[in-house]
Amino acid sequence: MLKLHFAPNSRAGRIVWLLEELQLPYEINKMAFHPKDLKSDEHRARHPLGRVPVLDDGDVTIFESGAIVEYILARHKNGGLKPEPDAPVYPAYLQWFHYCEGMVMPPVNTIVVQTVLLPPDRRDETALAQAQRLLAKALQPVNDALEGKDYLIGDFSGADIMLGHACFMSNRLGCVSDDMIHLKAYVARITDRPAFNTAITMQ
Ligand SMILES: N[C@@H](CCC(=O)N[C@@H](CS)C(=O)NCC(=O)O)C(=O)O
Repeated sequence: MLKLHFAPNSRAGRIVWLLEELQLPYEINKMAFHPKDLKSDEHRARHPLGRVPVLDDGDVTIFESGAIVEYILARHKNGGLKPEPDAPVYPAYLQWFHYCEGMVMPPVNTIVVQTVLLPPDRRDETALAQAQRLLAKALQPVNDALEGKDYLIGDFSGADIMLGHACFMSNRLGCVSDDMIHLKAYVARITDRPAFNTAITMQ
């Protein structure tokens, strides 16, 4: 049985979302989003930096949310969510899948650090403003790509599990402006998916 090492309000939600969409059986090791759990020797043996998500599958232990999504789709795909390499939408699938951690999450990380994780006296307004500008720039092409589409490549796919989750987080941080109408509608569409709801409400 697949076992997901999970903490609430983290990228581990992406993997719960995927497992729920694919209706795969899985178990969860719930940890607190706190160093006492994440930086324990036990968890560092799974992930050298003490982060989530981590997936166990028999003898396999794998970390990095994108790698875990690829792994599940390759080995437990259950018939969906990734186009074949010769499909016309395959390049767009790869592009948006990797745009998530490559372009969107770096400024999201900074914003979370500067608004939530650091105590107020250690926050840096300049770093925060710069990250907010970067994130707005990174989200604009996503908004544009969604014009006339329900999901990033048309049909719902693994790219939405990655980048859709990042768009949801960006919106929750107040970083999706009202004029990004396609992105706003996309976040609402994702939020309506029962599997997403299971993932995002898991504590
Ligand atoms: N690129 C990694 C990022 C993993 C990551 O930073 N996870 C965060 C939660 S979203 C974490 O575990 N943070 C705990 C910490 O930094 O101590 C991935 O996509 O899995």
